[in-house]
Amino acid sequence: MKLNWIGAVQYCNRIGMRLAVINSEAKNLAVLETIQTANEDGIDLSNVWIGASDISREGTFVWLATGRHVNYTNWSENNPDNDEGTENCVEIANQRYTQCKWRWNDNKCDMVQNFVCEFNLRDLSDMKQES
Ligand SMILES: [Ca+2]
Ligand SMILES: [Ca+2]
Repeated sequence: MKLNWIGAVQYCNRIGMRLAVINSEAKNLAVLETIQTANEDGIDLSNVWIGASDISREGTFVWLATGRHVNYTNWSENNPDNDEGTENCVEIANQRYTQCKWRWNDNKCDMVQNFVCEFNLRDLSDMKQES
């Protein structure tokens, strides 16, 4: 299924999940594995939305589901570049602009793409920050 970024947020929420929050290398690897598995299942992925944006403040990326700043990142070279002043939503892409590797890029939020939902489980680092 392909949706724009906010459509992906809404879809994940509607099914009791959230657009993926990637706050560690381990989590990034887990999402990459999910993407790889989908590709092996014949779903041809090249761009996948994840749950961060700088919609509310240019240059400050925040995970929508948690409201937390994006600390761990896996940006591709030269990104985020806010290309044409209109790129505010984060994808993992395997494209020329990510050096043909599965790396992060800011893209236009109205692009219709695949996306990764996840169950809204609190991980240990979240719990530590809240206690
Ligand atoms: Ca931006
Ligand atoms: Ca970009």
